[in-house]
Amino acid sequence: MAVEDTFVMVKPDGVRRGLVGEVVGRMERKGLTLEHIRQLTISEETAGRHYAEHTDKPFFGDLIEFITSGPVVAMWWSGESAVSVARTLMGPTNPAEAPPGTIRGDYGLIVTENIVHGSDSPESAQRELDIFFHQQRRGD
Ligand code: D4T
Repeated sequence: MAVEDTFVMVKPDGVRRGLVGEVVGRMERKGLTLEHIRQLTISEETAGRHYAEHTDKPFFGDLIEFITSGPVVAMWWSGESAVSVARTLMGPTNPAEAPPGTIRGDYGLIVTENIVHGSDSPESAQRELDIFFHQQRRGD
């Protein structure tokens, strides 16, 4: 057990559907701490960096098109076991298989449009926070 930082993002479908408050509220009520939050539209270059591990996957093109299709809300959260706690609140990647009570289980249906992203390890969190909160990480 350790206090961790994690990166969470409400994807374009979540923003379009007005689910930002729902995601933020669930994470706050769980006890995680919101350190930074910003809305932006992701460039293709940033999308490619963020999803670098998926470059060779068949769904990569659709993933990039989707994630750049409108504004996202990028967040830096901290707290005890924040990486795994945030992913538990989200539920499994495929919303069709996500149980009720999770964000994806309650609001999602198809895998591309699964509302939220959360870092899958403390190492991924550091990499992703460097991409989206570069200035804050430097202490500017
Ligand atoms: P993200 O990274 O968006 O939080 O999702 P996960 O960590 O839960 O899942 P992932 O990295 O395996 O997938 C990244 C992203 O690709 C979409 N996707 C995934 C897709 O469109 N088709 C697929 O078959 C898979 C496996 C959904 C999330």
